[in-house]
Amino acid sequence: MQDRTYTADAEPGDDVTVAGWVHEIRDLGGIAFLILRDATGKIQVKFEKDEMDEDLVETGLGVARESVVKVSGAVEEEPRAPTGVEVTPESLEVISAADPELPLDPSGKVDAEMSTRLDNRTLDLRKEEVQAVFEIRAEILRAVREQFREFGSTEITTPKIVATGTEGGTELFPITYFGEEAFMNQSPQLFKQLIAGSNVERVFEIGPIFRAEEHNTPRHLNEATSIDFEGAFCDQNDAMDVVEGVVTAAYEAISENCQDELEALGLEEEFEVPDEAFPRISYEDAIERINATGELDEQLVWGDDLSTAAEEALGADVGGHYFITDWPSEIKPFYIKDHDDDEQLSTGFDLMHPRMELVSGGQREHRHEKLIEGFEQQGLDPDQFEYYTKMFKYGMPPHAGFGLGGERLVMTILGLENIREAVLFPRDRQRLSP
Ligand code: ATP
Ligand code: AMO
Repeated sequence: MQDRTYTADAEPGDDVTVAGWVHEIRDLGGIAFLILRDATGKIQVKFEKDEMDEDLVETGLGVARESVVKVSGAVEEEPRAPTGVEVTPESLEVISAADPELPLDPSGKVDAEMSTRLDNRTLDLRKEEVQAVFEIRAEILRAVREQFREFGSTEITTPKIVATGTEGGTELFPITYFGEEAFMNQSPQLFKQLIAGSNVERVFEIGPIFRAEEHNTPRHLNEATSIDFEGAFCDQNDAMDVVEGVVTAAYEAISENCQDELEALGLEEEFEVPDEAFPRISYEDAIERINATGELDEQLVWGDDLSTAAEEALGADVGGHYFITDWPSEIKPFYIKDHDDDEQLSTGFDLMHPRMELVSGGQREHRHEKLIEGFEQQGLDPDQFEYYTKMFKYGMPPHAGFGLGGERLVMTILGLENIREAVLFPRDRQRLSP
């Protein structure tokens, strides 16, 4: 449709053809209006019943909401129109008539349950505030990519059908691969390390991860987008600098390029770019601070993992993003390196938003012998991982990296209640289609 004008570009004095969805029809008697909506906005189409062709009026006002129509006519200034201009139609064509019974009201006047919204995502995305979330998500990913490039890293894609898990055996989705047992990947962890150990040195990947999480929570998906980084000759502090860089870049890009979307979400006043370095709090200090809040029924002791309640207590106490560093080695995976002077203490870190964990990362164990020991300590068979471990015998530099949850990033930036609002077609315990 080369002759089509977007509603936002229709200027008084133009003769245009606009095409889009019927947002609303308002019939005031002698005069009636059809509000036409497209990706750029809305425009009023005016019907003066006594002065216009009868068929045109009948077709225009008889069409059901959400039908797709094409309207040609002159654009005039009209202060009473929602956008200050209106089109007087010379012709109107119904391109695709909608069923008058809609499963969901895209005008948003009637609230819909999350499951109804997800079952009818096409209609749901016609709402300005829903579309705004996905415009912002796209901008976040663009900004993150650009920031990784500025950090000198190369974008990679790694296999999603894999032979072994990395993040604990219980959360794997098994599949059959030509008669052999295989899995959907939980994380690009081992692959990104294998590439950081080549001359490529710094890599990033934005791709799907699959986890057979049993729990049904507002912040877990069974298919999520992981934003991963791995850098040779980096330690955990360098990796935290990169985390801070990409997260801040995402906020800055939204502030610069997404004012309309923030407005659609009612966030234009409260949206703030973090303007200070994220504090780095050791695990030991974190449990002390959590205990001091008095929010938990039982005091935490060294070695405990942090429960959701513990994370929330510390989040409220800190009030912004923060890192938890120097976790006990025992609760971090085999690939995380311990401190050289204390084997109980790992270089693993998490980035926390006051609402939830956003990132896990750390320096990696790059010494072949120690890596094999780590597998054995976690009850894993190093032979199964030989494709990975053998590369540590041929010159593996020290390296570090992290994984950042893409949907959790979108969710925390925009204050969304449910992670399913940050993904078009979420996969969870109940949902395999659409
Ligand atoms: P992990 O698998 O280590 O928990 P994660 O990225 O899933 O990593 P979070 O989802 O932030 O981390 O979980 C933080 C803590 O909350 C963990 O101890 C986790 O077991 C716990 N948790 C997750 N879901 C629930 C739930 N539905 N009820 C109670 N605790 C939960
Ligand atoms: P981890 O398992 O902590 O670390 O995952 C990294 C980040 O990914 C996000 N995430 C999820 N988001 C939604 N639904 C899920 N089910 C889900 N699982 C994880 C979280 C989490 O912080 N290999 C390491 C990373 C590394 O060390 O580089 C890893 O996967 O935001």
